[in-house]
Amino acid sequence: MAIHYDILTIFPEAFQGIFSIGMVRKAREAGLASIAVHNLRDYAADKHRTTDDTPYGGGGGMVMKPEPIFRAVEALLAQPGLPAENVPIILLSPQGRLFTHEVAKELARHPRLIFICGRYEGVDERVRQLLATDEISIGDYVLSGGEIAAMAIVEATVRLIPGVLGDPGAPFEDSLAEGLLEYPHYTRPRVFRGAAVPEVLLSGNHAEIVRWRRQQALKRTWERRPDLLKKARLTPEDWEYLQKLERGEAD
Ligand code: 9D3
Repeated sequence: MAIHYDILTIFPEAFQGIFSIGMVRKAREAGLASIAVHNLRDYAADKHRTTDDTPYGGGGGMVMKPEPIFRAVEALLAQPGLPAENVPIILLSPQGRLFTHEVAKELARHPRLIFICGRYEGVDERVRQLLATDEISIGDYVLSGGEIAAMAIVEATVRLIPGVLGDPGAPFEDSLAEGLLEYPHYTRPRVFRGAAVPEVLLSGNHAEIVRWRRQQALKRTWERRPDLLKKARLTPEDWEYLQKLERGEAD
């Protein structure tokens, strides 16, 4: 099922590059994704096309006015030929719930998604109160606005649309789905600046290679993201290997 994305921003030009390459481009060309980037200034009512104003109560900085955002969303939902019911209206903000693979899966089930990209100090609270149905952050660091977050969410969801991925059983997707970090990858040359490709990968023994890669993924996750192991789907053999790591008996 295809997804239509609507993005509301005062910087529409920022999206052209990212949406013209890779998986997003492929999905669009295949008709599995369509993306409409809308300039919020087009929905401003005054001749200067104002989208921001000073905050009540003072304090400096600027706040995004509610009217252009409401007008834009209402105009989009009135467009014929696109879903208008149960459409998530997602405010991108540092105060939102954290974006994860689980959230990406949840969003990718919808045929249409509307994103509101804030700038400046943020958006007028009435947008949150009366218009947005969801609020998402992509992590605990300060960005200058919601544009990069919208790009990240489009990229992460587009690849979950059935038919977009070349091979849905590709190792990388498997690994992510299972909640483990990736095993190390190598290509030619066999020795590069003194660092050799692990012998097992040249052995031709497929079963051994599968086992080695699984163990490397487990080791990496154990070393770098032990938090992920709690949720990962692990086999008895995985647990045995992890116990060896804990005891310092494996490498
Ligand atoms: C300098 C103002 N900040 C005070 C500590 C608050 C603030 C307001 C607006 C911080 C960032 C922003 C703009 N950021 C976003 O709109 C944003 C965002 C982010 O900053 N981090 C992670 N995810 C997101 S989604 C949208």
